Amino acid sequence: MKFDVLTLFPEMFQAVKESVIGKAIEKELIDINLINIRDFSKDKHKKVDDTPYGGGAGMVMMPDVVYDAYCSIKDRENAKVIYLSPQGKTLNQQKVESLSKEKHIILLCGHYEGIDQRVIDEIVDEEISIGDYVLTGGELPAMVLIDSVSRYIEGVLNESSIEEESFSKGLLEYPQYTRPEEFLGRTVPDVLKSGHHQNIEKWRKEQAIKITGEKRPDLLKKFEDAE
Ligand code: 4GX
Repeated sequence: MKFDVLTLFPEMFQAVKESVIGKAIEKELIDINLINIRDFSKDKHKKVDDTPYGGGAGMVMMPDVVYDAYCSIKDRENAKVIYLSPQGKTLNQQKVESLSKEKHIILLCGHYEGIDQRVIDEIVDEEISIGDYVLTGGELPAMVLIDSVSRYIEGVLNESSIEEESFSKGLLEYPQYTRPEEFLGRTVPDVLKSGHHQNIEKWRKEQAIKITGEKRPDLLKKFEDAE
């Protein structure tokens, strides 16, 4: 899976190159190519934004600079172009899974008051939001999308972890324990030390349902309606 990222702050993406996603890049399971939009400014001061027509506060990213940055991406004809914005549909696990089937995704990160609408209309296939709150730019949302989608690429995680994940079945996770057997006077549930796999599985499912009911009754309702 190839991600091209159009951004004014390519350095921010060093964060995703750590840890699990970093390993996946080393294994060539995913490729993240960063394009600095500022490199396509025609201005001697490397200007990328201008004041909004009609007046108002803030600045708007110029369409020609963003378009030239986009046009520098090779094989862009077959890629899905996503604009991260609070105006998009909110990302969820179902959307994450469907995006993982794409071969090539181009992520457009906006700053200031956003990007001139004409270049959005020209190149963007889909607008996605990561939630109803306002950030300073689209970089963190782009990283959230890369991280969540990459987990579904074969070889990024060990096979069973995605399958076993309660969330893919629509429930929250059951609680986990590791050594020591006693911690600050708190013990590990006996069933987990019993070695009885059927009982353990049954306990975990009961816990997942109980916790989902307590913390996210909306999710439990969906789960019950599906069963
Ligand atoms: N989920 N932001 C985009 C620029 C902007 C301003 C106005 C459109 C209209 C966000 C989010 C998010 C901040 C990224 C504003 N774009 N993106 N940016 N929440 O808050 O995706």
